[in-house]
Amino acid sequence: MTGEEIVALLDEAEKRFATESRLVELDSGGAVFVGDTHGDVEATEKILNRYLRSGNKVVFLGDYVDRGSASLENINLLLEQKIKHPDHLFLLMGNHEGYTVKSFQPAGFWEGLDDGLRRRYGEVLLTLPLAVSTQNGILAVHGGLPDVPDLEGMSRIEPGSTEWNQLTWGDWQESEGAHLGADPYTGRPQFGRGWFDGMMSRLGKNLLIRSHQPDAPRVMYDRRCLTIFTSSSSSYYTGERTIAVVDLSREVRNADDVRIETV
Ligand SMILES: [Mn+2]
Repeated sequence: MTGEEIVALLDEAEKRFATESRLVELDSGGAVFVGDTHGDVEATEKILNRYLRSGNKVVFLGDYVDRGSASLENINLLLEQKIKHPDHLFLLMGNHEGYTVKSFQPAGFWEGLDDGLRRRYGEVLLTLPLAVSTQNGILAVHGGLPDVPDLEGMSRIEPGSTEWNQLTWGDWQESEGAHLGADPYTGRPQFGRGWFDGMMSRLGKNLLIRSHQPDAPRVMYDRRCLTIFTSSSSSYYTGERTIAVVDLSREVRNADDVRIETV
């Protein structure tokens, strides 16, 4: 794509996200949740061909750029497809989409853009939604659970805030504690079972589906916290690409009620 075509795509995508709440609610049909793709455009293409074309709702949990080799292709494909399928494709914000409010390294995608495009991608990607709630018991976010008073509070989180940091940067640990402080090396906020149980009960949800932490156990906390990750074939990530497939018309109590597939 030329620079001009990218600017036009970003303008169009921005208009689309302006009509969408930060909290997306899904009710019926089949749904597929996709973890971090991080420039793995082959994973994105496979998933769109296999699941979006067959009428499923497809939810990507953020982190589309950096680390993989095809970040620009990956984010542009996702934005194009969002414009074409606004009611079936949903793109949540990960911490890598928030580079302009909280920078990090390495950030190959962001550092490779010229100033004008960095500003425009930054503005548009900060308008992405933050959470998906389903009527059958699922909450989906990028990382951790933010300290909001209720589910509706998800829709009022501002990029760069403490709650945004908990949601996009948060890790889960096998610990009974609640708030475990920041990781001394990465600065990422760390949470344990106490925080998970308290927040899930406050939000009225059974299963959390999230990504962000490729080395986390796939299921934690009585199988109510499911971590998927969908990037491979880069020097950073070589594991399986996992996704979660769900029937939104049947109640989900824990991870046993969703199907894990690899792509
Ligand atoms: Mn992440």
